[in-house]
Amino acid sequence: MYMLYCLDGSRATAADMVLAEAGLPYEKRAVDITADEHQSSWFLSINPRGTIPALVDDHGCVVCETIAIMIYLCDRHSVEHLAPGPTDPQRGVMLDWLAYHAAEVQEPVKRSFYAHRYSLRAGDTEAIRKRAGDLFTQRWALVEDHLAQAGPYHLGERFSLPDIYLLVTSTYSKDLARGEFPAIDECVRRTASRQRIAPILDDHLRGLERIAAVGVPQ
Ligand SMILES: N[C@@H](CCC(=O)N[C@@H](CS)C(=O)NCC(=O)O)C(=O)O
Repeated sequence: MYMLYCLDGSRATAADMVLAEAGLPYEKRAVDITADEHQSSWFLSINPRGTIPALVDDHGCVVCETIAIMIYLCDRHSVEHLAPGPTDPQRGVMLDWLAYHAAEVQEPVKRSFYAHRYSLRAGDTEAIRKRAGDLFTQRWALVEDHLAQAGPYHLGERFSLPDIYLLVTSTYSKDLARGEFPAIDECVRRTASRQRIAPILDDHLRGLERIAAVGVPQ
């Protein structure tokens, strides 16, 4: 049994979707980042980085980076319908896009959300958000180009982990992405309609609405 420390509306949803798609037994424990619970001593004793998600297994093994959780689960349980195995030639492309989503595409999302962390001057916040939107749009457009050429999924006809990451990031893209992204929309539509993913996405969207209404502590 796995324990996933997470919050609906956060990127932890990607880990939630992998656990569900893989059919693994798990429980969820909400860590409310809008109430600073991720900075509480009990949570920092699990993940000293003070971010969600965190995954703990029966042996006490703790994995905290979203894409590390996604890959770890697929490798440990040989979930080849989500991640090509180590000797599969498609693994390199899968890892490449997954890392790109986590390191580059998601980065301006967080920067926009936590714009106040990026300058000591309160008046800079709007300019930081604007620049984050520019960067997000450039990077989103590279994903669009790839999917338009090689889609409908990141690995062509084969569904895999980066499609799940893309779906979660797409829920933050409304205020950031400028332009039309039909190939992304198609990948998102297909991924969102998967039987085990659809109910998790509904919870995520409700969580996102709540987070947007309440905000995060400054
Ligand atoms: N590098 C981590 C970052 C995780 C992260 O930033 N999670 C956000 C929620 S989406 C969080 O915990 N935010 C709280 C904070 O940064 O204070 C990952 O990719 O999993």
